[in-house]
Amino acid sequence: MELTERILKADRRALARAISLVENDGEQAQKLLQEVYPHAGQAHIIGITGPPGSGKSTLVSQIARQYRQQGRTVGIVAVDPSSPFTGGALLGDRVRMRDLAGDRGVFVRSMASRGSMGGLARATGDAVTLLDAAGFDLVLIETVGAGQVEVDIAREAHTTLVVEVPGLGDEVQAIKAGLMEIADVFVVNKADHAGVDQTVRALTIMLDMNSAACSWTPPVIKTIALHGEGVADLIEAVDDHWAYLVRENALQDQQRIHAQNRLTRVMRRRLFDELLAKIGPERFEETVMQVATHKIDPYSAAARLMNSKTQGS
Ligand SMILES: Nc1nc2c(ncn2[C@@H]2O[C@H](COP(=O)(O)OP(=O)(O)OP(=O)(O)O)[C@@H](O)[C@H]2O)c(=O)[nH]1
Ligand SMILES: [Mg+2]
Repeated sequence: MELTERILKADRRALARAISLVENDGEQAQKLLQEVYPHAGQAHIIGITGPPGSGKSTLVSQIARQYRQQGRTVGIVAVDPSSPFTGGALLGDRVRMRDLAGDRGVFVRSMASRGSMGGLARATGDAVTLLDAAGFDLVLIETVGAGQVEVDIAREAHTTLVVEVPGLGDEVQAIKAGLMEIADVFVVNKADHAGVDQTVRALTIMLDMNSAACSWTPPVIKTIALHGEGVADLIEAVDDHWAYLVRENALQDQQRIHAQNRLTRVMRRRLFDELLAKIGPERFEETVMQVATHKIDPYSAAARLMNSKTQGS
């Protein structure tokens, strides 16, 4: 496929087109993935998650800029529709993103969250594979740490950054969202705001309590993304984490888990689609209505529909 060759050369228009294809999820996208997949697996994939407005996009821009200064190339996928990358930004963010826009060593793409959330996770994973295969040294994924799906997407990274901001209750929120477990590096952004040291302290105490169990204790890094302050330290922590993964042979384990997640997702979906095709959308819809009106419970309904598969064939 000609498109595949252009992707492997990091042709920007080919990449944009390919990501649209995986978003729409057709046969062409599967063929594409089949061809590029052997070329992926080289990039350091970094997830950036945290509450809305905590400065993730600003940080992502700064991280990209720092890596570019080292001569490394960066692909960026933003999974939040309200992200500055989609154009909903304040003027300052637009200006900052424009600095990156002229640079051919950076590719930025936001993922439309149309369709099901499961579809979004799949499309994001595929987009990351495309950027990885295109040869970007680093692939950054920005998600809003709001729901399980976003956390799942972040979890598919090698290194996950959880961004917090100073203020009472943030650390409690982090635990609630299950972000504590997925963080490899904590970032307390907006360090120009009051209360930053309390937040750092609270996070550090909590991390110390957890640290006995694992060989990597997430560092807590203070940043002012707006001015690029602390971003060099942050990059260092990210590189340290990568070195740790390599040193501990943890990379293979991680890659195995990622592969298992993706394979499971694809199989689950194929199974469902095949089953649905056999049942027929009308019968499925009828049953949905019966469950909705409490004429039948979802367990019995599923059993009935799934038995009909064997009866019909
Ligand atoms: N004071 C201050 N403001 C910041 C800092 N970093 C980012 N901001 C501002 O915070 C606002 C939100 O920043 P974004 O980078 O869009 O945050 P985000 O987390 O990507 O937001 P969503 O994608 O909408 O969840 C913007 O107005 C930024 O300019 C910082 O270190 N200090
Ligand atoms: Mg954003």
